[in-house]
Amino acid sequence: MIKKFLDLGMQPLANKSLKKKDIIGKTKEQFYHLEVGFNPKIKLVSILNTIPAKKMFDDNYPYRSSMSRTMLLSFKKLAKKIINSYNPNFILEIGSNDGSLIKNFDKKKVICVEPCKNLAKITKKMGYKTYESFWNMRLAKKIKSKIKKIDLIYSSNTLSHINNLNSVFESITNILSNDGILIIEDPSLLDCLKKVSYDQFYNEHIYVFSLLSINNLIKKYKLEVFNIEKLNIHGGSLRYYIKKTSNKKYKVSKKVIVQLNKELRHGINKFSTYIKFKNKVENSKEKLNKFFLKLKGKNKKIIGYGATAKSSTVLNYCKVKNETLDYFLDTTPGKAGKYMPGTHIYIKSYSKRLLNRADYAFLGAWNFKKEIFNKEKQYIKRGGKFITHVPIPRII
Ligand code: DWN
Repeated sequence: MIKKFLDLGMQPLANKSLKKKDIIGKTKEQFYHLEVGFNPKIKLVSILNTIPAKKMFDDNYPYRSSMSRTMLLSFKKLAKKIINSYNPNFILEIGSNDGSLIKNFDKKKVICVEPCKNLAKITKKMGYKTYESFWNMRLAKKIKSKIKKIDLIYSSNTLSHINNLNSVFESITNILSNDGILIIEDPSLLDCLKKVSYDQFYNEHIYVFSLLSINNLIKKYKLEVFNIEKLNIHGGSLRYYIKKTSNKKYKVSKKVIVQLNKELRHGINKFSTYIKFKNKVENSKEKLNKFFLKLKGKNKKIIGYGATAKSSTVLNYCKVKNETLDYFLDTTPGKAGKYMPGTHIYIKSYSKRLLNRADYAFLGAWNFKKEIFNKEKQYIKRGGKFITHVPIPRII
């Protein structure tokens, strides 16, 4: 039985920015109750009310991993590591997005699975075999009938988006060769708790994983984590290297027990930890609202920087008014000219000129702070400021 610990109120679909006609025509926006809970049996944290996958991952999904240099560099480094350490015969990527990872591999050695039509089109155009489909056992069996030995399966920021994890791991076990490995990468619950980054919870992020919960999820499929990497991307992620327990080719690294002990020391297995987190989130909301009120009281011009899915959770939970942020800037072509879900704050295509009009920029894409600060040295030099809400609302 899942125990609820956080109520983030009524939320819109985080990646569903609205077109002008939706605003003018007052199109009814879908809201759902964003509540977060803890499963004391397998220590898994999830949202309690889920949205059907087809409503979220449709033919026009806006998120493109190639929009960030940080992600492109991370994938390039990973590809080198995969080739040097495992040199797989065949790679299957579940959730290939716009091909930011697979473009580092030989087309003949890769199969992509991507349900969003606009993204699948990109990898098909790049010449990669792409199944425009959700991952499921039927597809796993179809691919297995064509490719005898799939010895590496990769999936980043995807498994945490799939409701039925049992079917995911059952189908992966079915298709993965006996000496093959599965590499998954998702935001780290420990980082989320430490950073009070409650915006990791939204309709697409059904789960926020920990090593502890992943271990509990995969053991019944005779899978085990044999290595783990802590990544700074996406606000702090874990990269899990997983193998069949029968696969004696790889030893279990000491890094696995070190990470597990870190999580247990933080109380990730105890419900009381999540009550403490809930209290910090409520304080964060109060502090951020006070911040915005004070700056608006001084007639300061505040904008948003990075129209992220995460920021939709923050703005709607904190009930930030449309007029508090003049507009959002974003580099993603598909987002410019639309309106943020729920708050209907206008999204403009990023330009230094528009940024320089602002006194303060709320960092929706705080997970790319380093990349953004490098890019915006001139704005900072002339006195422009950034606001973040993690780990506590403050000017940075
Ligand atoms: O899990 C998910 C992650 C991987 O991406 C998806 N469910 C949805 C999406 O979540 P997000 O929108 O919170 O992700 P990001 O990667 O934090 O989004 C970055 C946004 O910021 C993009 O819209 C691009 C924008 N951006 C920008 O405008 N200027 C990013 C950078 C680095 C910039 O300099």
